[in-house]
Amino acid sequence: MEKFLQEILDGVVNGDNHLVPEKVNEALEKGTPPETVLNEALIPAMAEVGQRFEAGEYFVPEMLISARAMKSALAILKPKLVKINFQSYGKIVVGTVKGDLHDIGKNLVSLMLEGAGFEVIDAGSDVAPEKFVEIAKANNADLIGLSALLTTTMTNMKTTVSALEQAGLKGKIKVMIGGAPVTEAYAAQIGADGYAEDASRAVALAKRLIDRP
Ligand code: B12
Repeated sequence: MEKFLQEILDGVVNGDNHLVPEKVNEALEKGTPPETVLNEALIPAMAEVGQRFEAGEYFVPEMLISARAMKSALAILKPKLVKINFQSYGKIVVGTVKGDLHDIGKNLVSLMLEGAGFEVIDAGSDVAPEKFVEIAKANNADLIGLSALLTTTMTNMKTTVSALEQAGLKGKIKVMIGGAPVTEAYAAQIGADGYAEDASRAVALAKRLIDRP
């Protein structure tokens, strides 16, 4: 791996909020594609942070400072990744389900969808099922994207699908889900319309669900 990518990766793992933005800017100035910084340094860094947490080497404060460094890097990459494609594919409400505060993956999915030409309405994190329905209805959305990172909160995806069903909107507004503990099988089990494992697959899935090439 290139030295500067390794430095960005280590910087996020160590939560170095000064070094990371500096190195990301440097990488971009050298002509490194923003996707390379994202996929080869930032995403593997968060996976490493998760492993350290699991091993009992990291605790919540360390995860938080790594997340802060990751967010500063994403803020720099955002304008480069989102080269808005003016064709509007449709409206999508994206949010993290109730009880869950993890928003990095959700933000990344939103960013890629925006770049691909979707109109994204960010519902935020810790979003109640009724709130998702309310926001989708108010915006006349085509699609809802649900994110969950905890095994204890992924059940709120099912509650959200049920709330949509109760509002008589199931099928009219499609639901796609994602996040580390979620699977294709889980999507089928709860009656969601699709699952994608990462942000670029989320774009392809969203296009498929609203029937656009
Ligand atoms: C950063 C982090 C935090 C930060 C979050 C900061 C923030 N603003 O997001 C903080 C410190 C707040 C945090 C808190 C907690 N965390 Co935490 N956290 C993480 C960590 C290290 C990284 C998550 C991340 O950002 N990944 C990077 C992004 C880019 O990846 P991603 O989210 O998976 O998203 C991608 C895909 O999943 C997909 N995707 C995501 N959403 C969607 C949505 C749609 C629609 C689609 C199609 C696709 C899609 O596309 C994304 C881009 O490719 C993970 C470890 C891990 N390996 O995931 C643990 C992890 C998720 N956390 C964990 C835990 C246990 C907790 C706490 C309970 C800890 C505690 N004891 O308090 C709390 C819970 C707080 C809460 N109520 O939410 C566990 C979950 C275990 C489990 N199976 O349930 C993990 C797995 C760590 C571990 N290995 O044990 N955490």
